[in-house]
Amino acid sequence: MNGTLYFSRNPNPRLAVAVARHLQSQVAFEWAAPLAPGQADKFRHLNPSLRLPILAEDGDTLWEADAIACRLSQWHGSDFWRVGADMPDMIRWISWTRDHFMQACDMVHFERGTKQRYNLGPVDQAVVAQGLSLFHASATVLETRLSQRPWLLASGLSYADFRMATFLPFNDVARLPLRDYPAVEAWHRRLMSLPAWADPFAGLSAPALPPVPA
Ligand SMILES: N[C@@H](CCC(=O)N[C@@H](CS)C(=O)NCC(=O)O)C(=O)O
Repeated sequence: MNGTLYFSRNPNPRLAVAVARHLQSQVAFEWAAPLAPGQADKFRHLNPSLRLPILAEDGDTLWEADAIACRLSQWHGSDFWRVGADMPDMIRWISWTRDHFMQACDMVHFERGTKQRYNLGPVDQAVVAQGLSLFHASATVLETRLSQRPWLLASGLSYADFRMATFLPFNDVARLPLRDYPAVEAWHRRLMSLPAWADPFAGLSAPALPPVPA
């Protein structure tokens, strides 16, 4: 297997690195910054959207964390990306979270985290309020599910758990009220007990994210 995974420490590339680490992939990890001044020309042919993660393999590239997780699972013959009877259930959660739980986390994290790290403007409190409202609605759905089982799928840990939790390792800056949802908080703690999820960048050369000013 020959491949290079271009990544940064931001949420979606973090997710892809965590998948690779969880699967003990031998892919080469390369830190990248396609949006940094002067870098676009180097990365446009790898991903015209200039976003990470990117998986380069045999002269071709794949972008989007979900597609990369699927490819890495294929590579390793793993059912982390389910292909059997559980696949529809896994896809359901991956699809749902984009418009619900992950969307809520992304909205709040972008205002309180990304915008502040990269000096993109003041926190828009109306967006934060909208994100928090969506967070409460979607966390209620998750709370019901995770009160009944440790992971989203009855068969155990899957990529759906990693995707759902994309933004939670950044909750030091997003400050989402996870504490209001005990089953969700316990699930987050279970994920954080997995080394690949807790510290996917261990041993990799990658500059720290710019700090969020206090
Ligand atoms: N839909 C894409 C989103 C990719 C994306 O937005 N990546 C952001 C980080 S979360 C990025 O490339 N930012 C520039 C950087 O990290 O250098 C995916 O799921 O992979």
